[in-house]
Amino acid sequence: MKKIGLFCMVLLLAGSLIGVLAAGREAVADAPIVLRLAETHSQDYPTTQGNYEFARLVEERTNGRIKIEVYHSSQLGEERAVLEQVQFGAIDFTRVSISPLSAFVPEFDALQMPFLYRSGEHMWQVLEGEIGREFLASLEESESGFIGLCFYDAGARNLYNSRREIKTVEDVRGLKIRVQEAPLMMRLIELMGGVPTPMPFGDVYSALQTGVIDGAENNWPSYYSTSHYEVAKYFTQNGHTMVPEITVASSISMAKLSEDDQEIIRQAAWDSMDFQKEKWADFEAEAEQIIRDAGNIITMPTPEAIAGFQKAMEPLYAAQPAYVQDVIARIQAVK
Ligand code: BDP
Repeated sequence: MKKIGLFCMVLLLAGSLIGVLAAGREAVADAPIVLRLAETHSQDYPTTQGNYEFARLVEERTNGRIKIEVYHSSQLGEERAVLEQVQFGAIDFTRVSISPLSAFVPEFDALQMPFLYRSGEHMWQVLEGEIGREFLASLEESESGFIGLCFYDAGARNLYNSRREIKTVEDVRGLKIRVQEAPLMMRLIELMGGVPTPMPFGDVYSALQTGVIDGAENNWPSYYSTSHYEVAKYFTQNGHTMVPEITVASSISMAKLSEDDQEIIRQAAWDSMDFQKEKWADFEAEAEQIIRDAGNIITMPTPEAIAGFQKAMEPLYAAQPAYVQDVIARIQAVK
């Protein structure tokens, strides 16, 4: 009798163990795949809004199987360090400026040359057309560890500083200007006669405040959202570059997903562009207005002065390798 009782108990235990294991397996199968995206800007910034839209589309189109968590405000690190982690697959996605990416893949200089695009429309014709698509695909082929997904708007970059009004390129002489950690940006400021000082985005505010640097360069939204406009009052609308933003995936992370899921991710990122562009246009206008209202000294250089900035960039064009020169010519030919 005792033996039968024991036997029954063993059976019962084994049964419930099997039950628990099966339930566990089901839970694993149902658990969403969670991927991480790193973003340097704050939560309400247009690029971050674009990231959320990308994440929303991926979640919707995979019926919740894939979730992308957006880590904004440099929670996962500054752009250069984040890009390294994306190469190792430690971070799955990031949205960065093309400048820091160009330090890893120099061919991207072709998309961020000074005074390259005639307008925002021209830039988008290029990025959404054959050339932009080619660049996204070439990233993958370059075995850089990145997969290019889409571009976002970042308007035009302009000079600002805490020392003096800049009306012409000659006025830049001797000013210490922070640049992104990219060789092209270093050279650009050097050719204007300034002293380029590369540093991560997050360090710029205190460097301006303490006088370690005299100025920096960026678009209206970044000048505003970082509060740089409070410590560097002189802003010159010289628009020396339009540097597109780019979202990249880690090829290591992507390789773990099915072909179908990879395709959903690519398409969702591409489809988030229009949303970001709209947010960008609104925020750019809003930031400019706030800065003007704050009483900053805003200088619009004359056409001759702009021509002076452009002329100063000629050696940078001349120094580009043949491949970049070809792309530049193709970009200039885009109507
Ligand atoms: C902003 C870009 C951001 C850059 C930053 C910078 O959106 O991704 O890293 O400039 O200057 O315009 O570092």
